[in-house]
Amino acid sequence: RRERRERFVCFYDGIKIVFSLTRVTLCFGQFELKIGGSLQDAENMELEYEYQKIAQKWQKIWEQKKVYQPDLKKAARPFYNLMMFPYPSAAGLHVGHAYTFSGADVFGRFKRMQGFNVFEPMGFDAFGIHSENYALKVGKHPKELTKKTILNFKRQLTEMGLALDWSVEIDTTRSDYYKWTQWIFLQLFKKGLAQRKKATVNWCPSCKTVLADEQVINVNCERCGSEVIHKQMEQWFFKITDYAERLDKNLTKINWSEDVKRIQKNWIGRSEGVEVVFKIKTGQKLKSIKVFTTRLDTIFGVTFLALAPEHKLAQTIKEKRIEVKKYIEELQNQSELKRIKQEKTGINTGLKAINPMTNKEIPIWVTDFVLADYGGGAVMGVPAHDKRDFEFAKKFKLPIKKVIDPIPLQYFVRNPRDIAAGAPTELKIEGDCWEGEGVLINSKQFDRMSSEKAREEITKWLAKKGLARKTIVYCLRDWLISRQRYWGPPIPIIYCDKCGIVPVPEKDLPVLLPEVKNFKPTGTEKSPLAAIPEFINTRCPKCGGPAQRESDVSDNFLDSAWYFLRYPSVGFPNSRQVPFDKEITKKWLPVNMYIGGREHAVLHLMYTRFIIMSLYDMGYLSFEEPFEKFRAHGIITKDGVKMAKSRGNVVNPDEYLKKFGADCFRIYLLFLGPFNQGGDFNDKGIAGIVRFLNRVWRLAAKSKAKKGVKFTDKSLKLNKDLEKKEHQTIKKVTEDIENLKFNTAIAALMEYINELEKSEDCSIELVKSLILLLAPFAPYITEELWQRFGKEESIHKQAWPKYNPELIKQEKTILIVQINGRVRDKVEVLTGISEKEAKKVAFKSEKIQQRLKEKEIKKIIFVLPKIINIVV
Ligand code: ANZ
Ligand code: ZN
Repeated sequence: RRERRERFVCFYDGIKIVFSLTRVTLCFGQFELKIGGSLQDAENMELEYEYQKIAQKWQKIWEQKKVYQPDLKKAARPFYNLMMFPYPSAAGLHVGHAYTFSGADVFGRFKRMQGFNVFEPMGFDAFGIHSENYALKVGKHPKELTKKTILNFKRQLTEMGLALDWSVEIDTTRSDYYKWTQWIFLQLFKKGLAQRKKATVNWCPSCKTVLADEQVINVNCERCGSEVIHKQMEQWFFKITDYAERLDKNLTKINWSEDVKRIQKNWIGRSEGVEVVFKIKTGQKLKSIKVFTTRLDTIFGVTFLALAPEHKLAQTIKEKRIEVKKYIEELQNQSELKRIKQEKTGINTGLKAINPMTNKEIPIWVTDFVLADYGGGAVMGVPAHDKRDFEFAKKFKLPIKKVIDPIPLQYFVRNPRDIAAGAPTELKIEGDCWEGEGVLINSKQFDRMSSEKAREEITKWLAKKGLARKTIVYCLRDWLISRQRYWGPPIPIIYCDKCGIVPVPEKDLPVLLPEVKNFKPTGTEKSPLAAIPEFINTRCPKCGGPAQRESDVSDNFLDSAWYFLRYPSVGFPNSRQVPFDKEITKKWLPVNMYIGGREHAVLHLMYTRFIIMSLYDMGYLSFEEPFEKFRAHGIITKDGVKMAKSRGNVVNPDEYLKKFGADCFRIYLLFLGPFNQGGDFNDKGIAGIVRFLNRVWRLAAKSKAKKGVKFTDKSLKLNKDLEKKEHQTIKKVTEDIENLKFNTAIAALMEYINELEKSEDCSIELVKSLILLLAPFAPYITEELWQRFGKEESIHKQAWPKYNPELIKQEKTILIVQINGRVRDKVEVLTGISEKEAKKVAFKSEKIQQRLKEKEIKKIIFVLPKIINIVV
């Protein structure tokens, strides 16, 4: 039974059930149980104008008039405003999307009003495990699902009032797009940057595919959360490590969120050290081992060498010694978590190496604490000065030899600047292991040298004998690109018995993904494509003989590593012949502003930099960094916790769009907190935004009605004061939007309307400024009001208001400085002075300084802007 608008009631087993838009209430007797979000405050709040009608009206007009479609060829001031395109999940737009897109859109609209030709495109990252896993779950084909979900997403994005240019659109699953994803694979292959090699790889037992390092979060699959295990497999890799140095170095050149740069820097993990050669004693084919160390000064303290199980020498010994073989095989297929959690393990190979400094013999061990892909996979063990080695030596009763004497405390860091920078002020000696710097002991001619100097000197000494050289190593590993899945672009490679690995000729692209019923991952280390003979069997492009296609598809992150190159070129006639048009690319790229999640710091954002750099090196692009500016946004939580389906606290934007409209929803989201930090979605605040928009509507109506009315002297004077506020607001909102501080910009607009409402008849010009400044946030209501003010052209194409610096010059006032309540000095200051500034000014005064000499300050009392009282 329909009871009220948007409220239904039914009875079940004596329980009254009330369904409202956002929650269900169960009533038994006098008790009520509320389920779902509550809109308590907002429930009875309603917008006083027909926001839905207005929104629909303008959606149509904007599309007809192509308000958001820049002339890509002729644009005089191009500004590429990019947001991360979504995976079109079946659940539709997530609040997280709504949040970041709103923020990015406010920025784009602001830039447009500043006179730029803003290009704001959108697309769908529709290939990949994410979409495929969902398709498997609901038993539908991903192709069919993708079509549907994209339509739903487009509807939602349009309702959100985003200034998107829908004349271009990307769907990564269309063959006219993934043809070029395959083309990029071929270019990398030609340059030797795509390589097939055997390695220990991450395997997700649930997704039944390998994963790149970046897609293993802690020890779990990025897509499904399952614990990842290790496997030895031959796979396709992109040699991103060839670019480690540039990826690291360029970070200083790009204007990106600092935290994202830091995450990338750590992930790349540049480390300067020395490669030292240790000779092997007994008759091995391999005569010596190279180890990487950052602490060559500790070389006299080496008591063992440790090898990763994958190290060449470990692999050869394996064949001779059964215990070693058993140990190494046990480690294989072990889960990452187990490897991290358990105590260090190892086995003595029985081989000996010679320490080049002491000529003494040391044992060679194989252990799981040495990583295969870092610094050559071999370590010189110095238990006295490295905790990992220390633990290992203790467990296996290996000798511990001290060679560094910690510097006594009085010589240690005492410089306050160093302390501020986080340097320790106290020595921490844990057990018998000292990892810090110090003075050398037990090190022959190097005794009493500082460890820093000894590193240099020992390097020189060994280098002369050809036994050491300075080197730089990186933690970054090659990008594992193949996936044993169905829903992706097939890797364009053919295997021929005669010719080996042969790339598909470019003219034969795309290699179409066959449409099959059974796309389930097999778990056999082969993709489902391997079971389709019509797909697999082909002819070798070189010799024409029978050959087989690669059956793996490429990683979803390759699709998204170049999509922004394609957008501006999509609509051009040659888009069938080239992935991106040269001229257009030059005009629009690199991207001017990119806004997205920091969870992509070492995924999408790193891969993209690599792909663009390599295309630059091949001469396809004239820039090597894709995004001039990148800003990471925060996360929206619900009642303090992360939104998740499993928690049942996922907010559906559709409900809010329906009840409050896009203007209100956008402002509400952006008002939750600083954009780079996100905020908590709790329903309460939305009433405030409804009220705010109602006031804007009423004020505009009122001032329009008063058009032409003569102002009284009183209101003229008031308007003059308001003008000052107007210009202060313009300044504040302009600067805040530029810095993505949307919440404070909105607050300034609220403050401004408070002032405007005070005046009986406030001038229409003042209201116009309000509408203009509000336009990027609330595109619908502002457009409607603009039209009602009699304007022909869209408000979104108007010039952004400018402020007059003369008008907002701050006034000065006299600050009285007291000591114990007595006036001791007077200083001229700005009226808006803060406590911190007032304190600074007061302590700068000579008169005050003299009186305060050697007195202890107990308290400072502020009565700003007039008085500061120092109590001593
Ligand atoms: C001897 C030594 C003595 C070390 C000492 C440290 C302290 P970062 O700074 O991360 O580059 N190492 C080298 N290769 C390794 C591998 N494949 N797996 C695990 N550990 C490895 O660390 C470099 C240090 O990590 C190197 O310096 C090496 O141990 C270890 F008192 O060599 B050191
Ligand atoms: Zn998985």
